[in-house]
Amino acid sequence: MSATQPSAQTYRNPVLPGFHPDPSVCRVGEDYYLVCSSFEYFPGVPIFHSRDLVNWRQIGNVLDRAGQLDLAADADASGGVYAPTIRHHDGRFWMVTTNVSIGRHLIVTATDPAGPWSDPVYLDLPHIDPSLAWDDNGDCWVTVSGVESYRIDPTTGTVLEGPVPMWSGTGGQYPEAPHLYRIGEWWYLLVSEGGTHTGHAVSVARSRDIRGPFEPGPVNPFLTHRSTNQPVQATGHADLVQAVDGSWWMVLLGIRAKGQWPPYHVLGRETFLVPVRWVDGWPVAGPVAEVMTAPAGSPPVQAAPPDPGDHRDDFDGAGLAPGWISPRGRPEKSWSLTERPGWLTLHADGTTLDRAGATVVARRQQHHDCRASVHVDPGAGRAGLTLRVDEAHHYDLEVSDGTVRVLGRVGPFRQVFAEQRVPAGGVTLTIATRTHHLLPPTATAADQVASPEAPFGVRPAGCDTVSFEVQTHDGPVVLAELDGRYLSTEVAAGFTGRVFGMYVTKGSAAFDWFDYLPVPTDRN
Ligand code: 6LW
Repeated sequence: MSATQPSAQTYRNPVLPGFHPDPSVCRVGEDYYLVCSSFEYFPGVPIFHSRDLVNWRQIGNVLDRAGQLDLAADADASGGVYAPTIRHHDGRFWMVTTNVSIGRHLIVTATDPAGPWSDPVYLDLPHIDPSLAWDDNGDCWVTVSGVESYRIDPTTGTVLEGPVPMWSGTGGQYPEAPHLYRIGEWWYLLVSEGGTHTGHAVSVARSRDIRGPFEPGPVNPFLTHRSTNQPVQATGHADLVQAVDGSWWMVLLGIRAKGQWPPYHVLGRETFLVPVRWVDGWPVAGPVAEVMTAPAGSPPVQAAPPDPGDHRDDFDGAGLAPGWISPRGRPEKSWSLTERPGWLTLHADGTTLDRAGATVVARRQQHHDCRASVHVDPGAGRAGLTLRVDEAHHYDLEVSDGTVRVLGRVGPFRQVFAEQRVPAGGVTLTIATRTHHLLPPTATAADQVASPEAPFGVRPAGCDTVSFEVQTHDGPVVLAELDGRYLSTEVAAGFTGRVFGMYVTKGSAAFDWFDYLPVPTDRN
């Protein structure tokens, strides 16, 4: 959270910081529900609740059973679950998404959005980004990237009609993220185009008939930050929602890159909120800023409360909180909260962090400047705290045989950066990230060397520094500081972002607690 707290008329973006891309939202009465992509992580499709569109609380994960989500252990990073859509229809919540690891769309339903959600109904249709809409006859339509629609029976997955070509945007790359809305006499079709990076854009068309033809809006794309100096970039993949008071809003993804040139983004794609106005029957929105002013008379938006500051999980509950995610799955035998009550015990399965399937329990990095700490008893095993993007891009603070080590894996390279002996038993480990202050373009090489932001091996104009600390009898000792660029999307590629993970790669280890603390700074 920023040191500058918003006033009642403003709210802070992103409303869901960190790796929360492809948001989809629906309203039921005074309650809003939002889902995001989860890719190779289990459980899949985090679901959030809000009463004001700004403050979101995770209430579960839609795909939280192995029977709903098959993430083959050898699937590529950034495979798995893409772009869900959530809708409420006929007294039920409906979620449709694509599991690209098995090449199928799936629909699940629930009466309580916190779960349980049903077993999946599979849809064997091409493309990605499925969205659901029901027409005036009560028929269900699924619209996919491309953009085309199919009339389906959503209870069986049977395709009844289609493909019906819709509208493919203004000619930008990858027409995707389509959503259809019945508003008045019109069917509005929202489409994103230009790819999910800095060319990203949102366009709109409308038709009186759900089968088209669709007439493009007068100004398309009606929201894009391409080729601008806006700090938030890559804005797109939007979903519309009407608030209780009648005002309109869009949730969408964006990125916040840091550093001089080129900038790097390390938190993945995040969820932003932007008000929407209607002008002559067409939506108008943007730009998307980190501090947004809510339009007058928009009661749904409240000021974000001050960040509670302390995000400790003591592992005292009966289950793991919904924000904990594990790459490629979380087998029952890999973890326990009861073997050592009040501790999370993890069991290695013979896999290292460099391969799919290692035992990792992680949470998203949600702030540019933050600290994650654990107290871990490695026993006779090998365990630690990792900051990872994927199996080929991670920094680890690891303890085994009475020695703490800082390790890094970036692409084909692997290195031990530091090691120090520690007494046997539990040890407290911390990984912290610190965004660089940018030096003015006129800075000399001497300024750069003198800059406290430039530890050994870190380029001052880069995005951030990752530091590794161990708690000793004499206080915290920083073992190493590494350049954060190598754990960015620009280096690692893919659709996710950084996560902090507790892990074990040999034997068993127990974690007493995990702390996540945003550092108060306006860089967050
Ligand atoms: C998603 C597509 C996109 O399916 O990225 O930004 C893809 N948009 O719509 C993966 O998140």
